[in-house]
Amino acid sequence: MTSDLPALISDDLSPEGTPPYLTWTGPPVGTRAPRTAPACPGPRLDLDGPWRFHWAARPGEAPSGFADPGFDDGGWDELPVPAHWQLHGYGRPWYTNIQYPFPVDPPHVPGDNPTGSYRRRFRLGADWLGAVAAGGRVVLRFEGVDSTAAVWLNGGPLGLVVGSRLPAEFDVTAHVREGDNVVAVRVHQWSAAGYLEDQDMWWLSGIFRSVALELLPAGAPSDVVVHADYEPGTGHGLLRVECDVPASVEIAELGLSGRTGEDLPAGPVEPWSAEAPRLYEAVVATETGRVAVAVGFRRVGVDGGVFTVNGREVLLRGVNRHEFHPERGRALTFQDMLDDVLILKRHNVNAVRTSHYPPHPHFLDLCDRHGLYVIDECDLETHGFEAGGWQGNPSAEPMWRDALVDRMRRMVARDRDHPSVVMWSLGNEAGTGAGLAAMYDFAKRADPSRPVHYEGDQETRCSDVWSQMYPATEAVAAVAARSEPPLPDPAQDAARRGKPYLLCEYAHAMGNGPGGLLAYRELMESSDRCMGGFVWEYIDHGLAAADDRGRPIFAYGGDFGESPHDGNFVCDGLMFADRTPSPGMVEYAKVIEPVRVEAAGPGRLRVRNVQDHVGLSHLEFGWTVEAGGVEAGKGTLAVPDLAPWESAELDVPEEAAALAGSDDRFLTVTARLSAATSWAPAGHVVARTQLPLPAPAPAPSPEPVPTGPTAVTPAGARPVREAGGLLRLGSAVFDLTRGELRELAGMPVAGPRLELWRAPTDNDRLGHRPEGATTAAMWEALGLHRLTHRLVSAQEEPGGVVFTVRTAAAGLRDGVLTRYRWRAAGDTLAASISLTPQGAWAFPVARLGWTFELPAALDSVTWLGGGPGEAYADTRAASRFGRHTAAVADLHTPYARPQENGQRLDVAWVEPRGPEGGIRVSGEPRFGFTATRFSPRRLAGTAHQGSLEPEDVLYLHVDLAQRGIGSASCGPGLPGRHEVLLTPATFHLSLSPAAVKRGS
Ligand code: IPT
Repeated sequence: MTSDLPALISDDLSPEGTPPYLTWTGPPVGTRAPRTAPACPGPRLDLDGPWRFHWAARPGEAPSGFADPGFDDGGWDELPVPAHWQLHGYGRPWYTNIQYPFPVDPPHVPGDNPTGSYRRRFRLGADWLGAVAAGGRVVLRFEGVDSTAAVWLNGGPLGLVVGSRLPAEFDVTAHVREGDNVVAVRVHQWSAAGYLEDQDMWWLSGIFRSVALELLPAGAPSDVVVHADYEPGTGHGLLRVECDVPASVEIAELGLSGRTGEDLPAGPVEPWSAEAPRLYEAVVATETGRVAVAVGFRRVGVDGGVFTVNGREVLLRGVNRHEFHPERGRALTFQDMLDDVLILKRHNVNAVRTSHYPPHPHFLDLCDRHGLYVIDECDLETHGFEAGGWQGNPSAEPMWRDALVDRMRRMVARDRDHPSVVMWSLGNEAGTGAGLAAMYDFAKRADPSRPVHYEGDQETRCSDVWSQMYPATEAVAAVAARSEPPLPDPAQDAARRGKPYLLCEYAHAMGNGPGGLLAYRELMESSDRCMGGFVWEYIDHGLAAADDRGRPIFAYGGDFGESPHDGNFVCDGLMFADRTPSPGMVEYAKVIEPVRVEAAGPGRLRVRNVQDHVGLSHLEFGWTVEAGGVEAGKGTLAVPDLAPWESAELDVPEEAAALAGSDDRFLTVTARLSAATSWAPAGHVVARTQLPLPAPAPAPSPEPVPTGPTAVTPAGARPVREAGGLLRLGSAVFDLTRGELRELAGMPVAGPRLELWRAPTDNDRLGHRPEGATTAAMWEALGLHRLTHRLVSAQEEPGGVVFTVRTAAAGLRDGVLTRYRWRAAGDTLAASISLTPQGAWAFPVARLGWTFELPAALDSVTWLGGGPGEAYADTRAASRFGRHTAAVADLHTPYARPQENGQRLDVAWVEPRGPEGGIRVSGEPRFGFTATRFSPRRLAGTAHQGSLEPEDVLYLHVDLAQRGIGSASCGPGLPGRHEVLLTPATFHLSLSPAAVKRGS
């Protein structure tokens, strides 16, 4: 291709011109063979920082002659490198998931093709030119440019960068000069390459990863390929280093030395795994230079259909990770990458799929060092062809084949020295075709040591594992039991049956969720065929922006006026965009905790090490006993150093057992790091389990209990009628026209009012049901969001009053009859509530509960029940029983698009309080509560979290039941057991005023 260079990258364009290279479907042009990432023996000149920058709406409007060193860029702006220009005021971000943001007309791209021209001056000293004179070479390296770029140095054309998330290197030895040099880069937002880069993310352009000039001295090692094998049987390592020049190799710590190209037995070594990421430093040296490489001895394999690391079966507890920062987009800093790795390690995650492109190479250094298994995925997705039946799919069209293989070649070349990389992935959602098969073949030839992953081909012709996304638990159960439906081709079926099974994506974490993680964990652990899975996804891609009133929001698709777009489907992470963990992350950390504690009969515990490689000696265990949510005792727990997947039974410590007692006694066992690791300080909690004491109690009965401790005898206060349609009962005042409370002990209290709706979660809103509609649409059809209440009767009784209220939606016949039987005694007011559906009510409702409106001054809540975080029927693993206190503002979970949030489960009583006192609400059976300044209607009607304005009221929802969460926005429907059907129910409620100090 080199001979075509000048024509291909000419910047001499007619005003209407589209440079022909924008429709180039091959590999980059003019670049040198890719090198393995870390090996640079000479000095580096970092070219990051401010560059001169010019933005044009179309290529023809970009300044011509700009590559000329003498060009006057005095009137240009400055743009930092690395960065995306859309996040610095040029053009606009554009979000699409599957659909392309341009016509599917390969390889052509729109004429309106935003074009960035970049210039940067740098000086080279005599030392660089001296090294060149002595035979050294100078390389200009780009780590990532989106989407395509043409590059010049000192006016001389170098070539084209193609492949946004892959490195490109130019040999610029013949172009550099002493003193001033000028590098000029023209970047286009759209190019043929975009057809290969249709990932579900923002389209963001520019030089978004680092640029550097590297000096490779003559005769120095500059491309180092490390093979560091580990033999599980003997525990010995074997090292072989290949290099572009013959060199010596040494690992001083092991007393190992030899030559490149030779097998070097390393003797006994500590192997590398995510749990024990042992690295050794190897030095590769010639007389003119040396490079140091971090070496991890390890062996990855598929043995008898089981995925193994160092001969042991491994379970991947992973996340899909896009590179994202709300201000920087995919231009992450080293600190951002370190933050991600530490967050993942501290949440018990052991694996990352780099969805759907190779990450910044520094991220892999961090995974090596701190211990994460990586599926390194190639920069390839052609999902937008699916809607057209995959017609013209680049994966299958010969003209794209070289480009596909080139992408694989560059990823493997860059990343093959990383022990953390345990598998290559061809890409994501790219259909099937010969191009993918060629990528697979290339990877197997270039690096036989790693299995290859690809999900798009369910026959697994070009994948060493069988990978699926978003299957229902029933389907996973069939695979775990080896009873999945066979493939039509028996040979292919047999081949697939011999491969480990991976969930490359599951548990879609969009908005409130994901639910149901525990069920997947159990299935994955039930069969050695299952090698684990990756939750979709790590982080919300909400961009920092402002709403129309200037309030800060995390923007999603459509917020920049782009069309088409896919809305908030881009906010589906376990982490919020600002890198605070969502409740989903807390839940996931609990579900995948590395050591598990269970009850093993009265007075006995079972402790299980569910790690794959290490024991428990790095952990220390402690216990506490809580009585009614208050700590009653604590101590340490002696746990033997169990081997991976081994378990042991222990007695509950005597001191703890002695504290066993009546209701609400719990034993909490906590496992902490006994010493600091590279990723967390000593004392960091890796696992925590709460068990009823002394014996495991049955889960709280879903059946309402007819009487309970909160029932009040009828010998209470006498009702007294007051002016204005009011009725006084003890310290309570009722509104006789509504059949509701108006006041309690002088505090305004409105309610309880039956509530069957919630602000739809993303899963409620997007998950289609067998009926065809989404859950949220069915609720709307039932009028759940606009229920009205009519007082049917108000009846005074000795010692109380009984209201019967009918609840129904306008235009609809079905309703609910609720009877409230109120009694007062002293300051306590109690109600027996019974509910009778009238009509069919075949469709599940959102919740079955009651809402109170309380003064907004009640700004803090104490409760006895599950906490501290939010929990729903299928997201409750991390919830612990206790006495918790939180500010009302902190009970709210800030999902990017407002929706149902903040419930706490298994609550015996809840007490909202303000400076003037508060109110305690107790219930029987135990209930879920939500205390919030936002009504469901307000949550549902507000597009962005930052635009939510609190109402002048505190809503207290007290729910007998609420729908679970699931993952239906991209996945199976919610299991029926987590739906709420409207059936006759009873509930006992008691209310009493709370003093200012009470409960604190
Ligand atoms: C799947 C994609 O692989 C992923 O990139 C993301 O879009 C995810 O869905 C949803 O957020 S593809 C889906 C159609 C199964």
